[in-house]
Amino acid sequence: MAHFSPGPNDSPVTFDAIIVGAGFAGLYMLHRLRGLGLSARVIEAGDGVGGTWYWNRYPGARCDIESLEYQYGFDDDLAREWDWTERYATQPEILRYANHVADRFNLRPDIQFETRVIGAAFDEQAHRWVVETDRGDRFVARFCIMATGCLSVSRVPGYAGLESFEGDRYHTGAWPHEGVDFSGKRVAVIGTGSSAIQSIPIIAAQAKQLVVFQRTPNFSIPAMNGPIDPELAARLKENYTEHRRVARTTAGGVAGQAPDKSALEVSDEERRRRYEERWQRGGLTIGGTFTDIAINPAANETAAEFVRSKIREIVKNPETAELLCPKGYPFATKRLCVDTNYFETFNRDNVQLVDIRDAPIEEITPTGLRTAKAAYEFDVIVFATGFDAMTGALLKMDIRGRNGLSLRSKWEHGPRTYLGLQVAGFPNLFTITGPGSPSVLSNMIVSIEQHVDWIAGCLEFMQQRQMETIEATTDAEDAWVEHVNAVAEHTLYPLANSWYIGANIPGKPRVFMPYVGGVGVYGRKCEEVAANGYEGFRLEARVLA
Ligand code: N01
Repeated sequence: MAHFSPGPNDSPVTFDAIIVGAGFAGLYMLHRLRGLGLSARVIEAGDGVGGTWYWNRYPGARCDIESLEYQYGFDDDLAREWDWTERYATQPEILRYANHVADRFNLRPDIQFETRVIGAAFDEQAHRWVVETDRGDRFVARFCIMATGCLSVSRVPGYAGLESFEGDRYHTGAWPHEGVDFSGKRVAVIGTGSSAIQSIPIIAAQAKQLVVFQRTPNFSIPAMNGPIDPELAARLKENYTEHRRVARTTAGGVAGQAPDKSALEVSDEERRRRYEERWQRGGLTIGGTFTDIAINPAANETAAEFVRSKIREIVKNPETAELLCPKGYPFATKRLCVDTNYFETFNRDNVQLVDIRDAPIEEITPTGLRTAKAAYEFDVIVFATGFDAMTGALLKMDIRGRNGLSLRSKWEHGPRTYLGLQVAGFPNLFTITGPGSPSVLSNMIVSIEQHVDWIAGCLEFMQQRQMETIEATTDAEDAWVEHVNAVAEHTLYPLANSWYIGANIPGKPRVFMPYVGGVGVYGRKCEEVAANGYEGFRLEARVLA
């Protein structure tokens, strides 16, 4: 392993690889590179590991994938020694797990915290990436691996008067480490996505008054959270790597029974029974009750109407219930939410729902906010307004490939990648769970591991054959982008104004970013590409001096 010291800012420090981000992707990537005998440094903006679980500390933050599925699968001992307490782990528990992994594999010595990468440029003569940080460091590395996450750039809409607000304001994705006490406060939550839906019940229980500003109602399914089933946990611990291998062959990266029937080929009673069974089980699996929910509008509508009927049952005020019922876009084409007592919270006397679709927020005022219809006064405003998803973190940095080509200009009309792993014109640069891969449509940790394993396999191949650079060809990239679009068009996903398609960011190109083909299909394609000598990539041999 190369030894490094911080060094004076003007003398670059050299590594085999720079990894950007110390979330689950960056941690595992570092572990794998060490295994190959490569030197690497991870650059991390936060002062700790965990990525999304480091930043998103809002009340009620939990994983909406079950804990036993949302953990690393690469090491049976790691799986055996870690015990989850709840079916859906809380943010603090997942952060403890990330810290445990960092300690167990002694990863911290190779992570530089509180440092943000601001740019990376490919030096074509030297075949090296020059990576710059906000602390003035310059690193030189053969490989640059972006483990920057899909939902890491939080976004507050550019409301007029934002800075004038005299109370406290927070974004769910950049929550204060010391927490926020809402007791006795008048609180606004803007947004009704997953983060809002998880935090609203907790904030409502504390606050004097809570007003929720909703632009688009969301489909949300109860988590039915509870303690971990000890028998299931023990069974999985016997051979977790095998469990993960199976998960990797599924569509969503979670082992389970695949649907076998269309929603339209069963009786109304049978359909309702099947939805009810999944509703009572809780969580995201309701989306997989039938084979055609994601592709057939009529089948989809049966699921949508089932959830609406539940909302109408739960919410006592019929007007509020109707406002909370998602309409105008197909079920599960915006990310499904998983909640604990979300709809029930609107039965509380101290909670009010305000529809801002027809009467948008016009400005934030020193004492609250004003919509097109009314003015409100608050002590605290919580922005649960989401992220510049999938491309935000990559485009925030100034990344330059061959001929000084910037990623920002290359992606002016939307992201273009080969397999979500590489971009033509940017040799030796990898993106973990990049656009064009299943990423956010799957169990993220499964997709992260699959990408890290693929990249590690690729670097090993290059090591063995003394290869200097690997770069996606433009032809392969074009064909993959076309395929990603064609598969998305075959589904109902593009019909929703979701962050999958960049609709939440004014001016962002409207391109469906994740790959809908499923983890199993995608994984096989990646394996085939590797088995065929990295088909679609150009590999160049090392020139010996
Ligand atoms: O963000 P979102 P999030 N004016 O983009 C509204 C993951 N996650 O942080 O739908 C008014 O979903 C916006 O309205 P609309 C998960 O993948 C996972 O909640 O654009 N409203 C929406 O209601 C999730 O999907 C967990 O009309 C505005 C909300 O703000 C992703 O992160 C937990 C607005 C944003 O919702 C993002 O979730 C939490 C404006 N100008 C999150 N701009 C797990 O459990 C935005 N909104 C693992």
